[in-house]
Amino acid sequence: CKEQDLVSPLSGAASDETKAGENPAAGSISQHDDVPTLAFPSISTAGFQFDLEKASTIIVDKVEEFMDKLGNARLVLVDLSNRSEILSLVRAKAAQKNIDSKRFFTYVGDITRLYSEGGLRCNVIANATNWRLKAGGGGVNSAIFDAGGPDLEAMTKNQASSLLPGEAVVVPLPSTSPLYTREGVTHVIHVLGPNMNPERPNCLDGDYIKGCKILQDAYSSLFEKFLSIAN
Ligand code: AR6
Repeated sequence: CKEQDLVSPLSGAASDETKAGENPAAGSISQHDDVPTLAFPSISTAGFQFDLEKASTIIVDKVEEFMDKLGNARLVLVDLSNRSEILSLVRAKAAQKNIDSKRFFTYVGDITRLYSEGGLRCNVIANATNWRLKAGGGGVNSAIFDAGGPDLEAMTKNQASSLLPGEAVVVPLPSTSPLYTREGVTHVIHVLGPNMNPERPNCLDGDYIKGCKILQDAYSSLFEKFLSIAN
């Protein structure tokens, strides 16, 4: 794989065709090893059933808003499948706005295995969590708590016992956590997004005025907290 595959996926078809196992090798991105990088999932768009069009617009608008504050840091939107609709929508909207594809790009892979499986160094990863900050429940929350091990659960409890929709909390990982040793992740930022799923707590019953505001707040909190660690 070429460097190009990684740094310019917003404009090319390469990342559309990139499968999880075919992401760039570690050697090709070694120059980025020290660049503060936040990998984040699309908050609220699976278990919480938030509309993908609206979510993709919010993601790109928020990324654009934070571009000037990033310095040399990078933001990476991650999803599991190369057929991810949210990644396609975001790539298209980011390309329309000419967002710098070295500072923001999409990536196909498991957010808990970005370095070990794809060679992508991300010192911070975000989690789309639940209001109790509990492990389990499926989705990226289960994957991150499983990968973080008991250390992540203990450190999370130290930081907060609950979150309101739109809030985020930073959890430093001890060097004994597998996410730290295997992936080089030093912090997890838990984020609570708006819930549109009637079977989950605090459902907004289709109120997208409130929902969009909460999702905007969630990304603002996430990016601000990442920058406070990065700088
Ligand atoms: N790596 C990368 N992306 C992932 C992974 C992974 N391992 N797993 C899922 N995604 P979701 P939500 C993507 O449902 O909608 C939980 O039970 C997924 O394809 O994890 O905010 C929590 O406890 C989607 O694009 O989060 C909450 O109760 C994105 O991550 C609730 O679900 C978010 O999907 C949160 O629901």
